[in-house]
Amino acid sequence: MSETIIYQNDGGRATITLNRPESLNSVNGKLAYELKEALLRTSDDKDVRCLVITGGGRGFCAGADLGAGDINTPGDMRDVLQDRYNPIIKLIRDIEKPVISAVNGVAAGAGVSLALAADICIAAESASFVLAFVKIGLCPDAGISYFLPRLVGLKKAMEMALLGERFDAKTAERLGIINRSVPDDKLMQEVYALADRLAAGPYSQGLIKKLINSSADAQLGTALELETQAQVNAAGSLDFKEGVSAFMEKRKPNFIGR
Ligand code: LHQ
Repeated sequence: MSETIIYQNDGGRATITLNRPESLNSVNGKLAYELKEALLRTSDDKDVRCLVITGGGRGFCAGADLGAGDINTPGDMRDVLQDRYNPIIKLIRDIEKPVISAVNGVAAGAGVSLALAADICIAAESASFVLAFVKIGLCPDAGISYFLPRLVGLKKAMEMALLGERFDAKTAERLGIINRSVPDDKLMQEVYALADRLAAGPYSQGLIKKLINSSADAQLGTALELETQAQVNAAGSLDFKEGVSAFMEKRKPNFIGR
């Protein structure tokens, strides 16, 4: 039983809801642990084909719980990042199924990192984002120094990280930080429509995710080699056979994720 997250499995689609609404889902040790466990469970569950991460209450995630009092020395910070935050971000990135962040309200500090680590990010129009790190004398962490410049370019990322100003979902959409913003009362409807579509997609989706993510680091030669490996892998899947058969037979494919 989890206290700080709610894990809901709806067949092909799973949802993790961060559940510390009284502090806008700030991350304490327990939440980090339970989130990590839920991500591992999602990764292992072959029947779950798409994951949604969202926040309970009016916030998405306010970053680290500043009231936890668990960072008293630089060594504490190293432990917290290495044991809690970095593994969570890596898991979201490495899980071989699409992950959607449904940003229902404010995302601050490592909460923005969490939103951006997902493969697709959809935000409610009233949601907002703030790289609050600098406001408390810290640096960007939990992967955001990697994600943000790749999304918005160096200059804009630098401005956001140095100033820590709050910006709204429309601005995030215009800058390409999120895929799109939607009216508040349509958020979960839109997110679940997309999640269900992805959950009915082919085996190759996991490989596609890997390829697109690896392109950020790879040279063209490496990218071509990685693409070749992934495509050889996909070519052995039942879904590939089904996809070609369905095309030839002019019908919709029935993918099974194998
Ligand atoms: C909170 C928090 C919070 C505790 C709102 N903690 N209670 C750092 C250290 C360690 C390891 C790893 O990495 C990091 C990286 C980081 O994440 S650093 C950034 C940490 N986060 C922040 O600095 C954000 C702090 N919060 C805010 O600036 C505001 O709360 C935002 C802009 C998120 C929302 O503002 P409002 O909508 O005006 O809400 P509020 O400020 O009234 O917050 C509501 C409640 O949530 C309030 O409690 P209360 O008892 O007064 O109702 C806040 O104290 C609590 N809360 N964030 N991070």
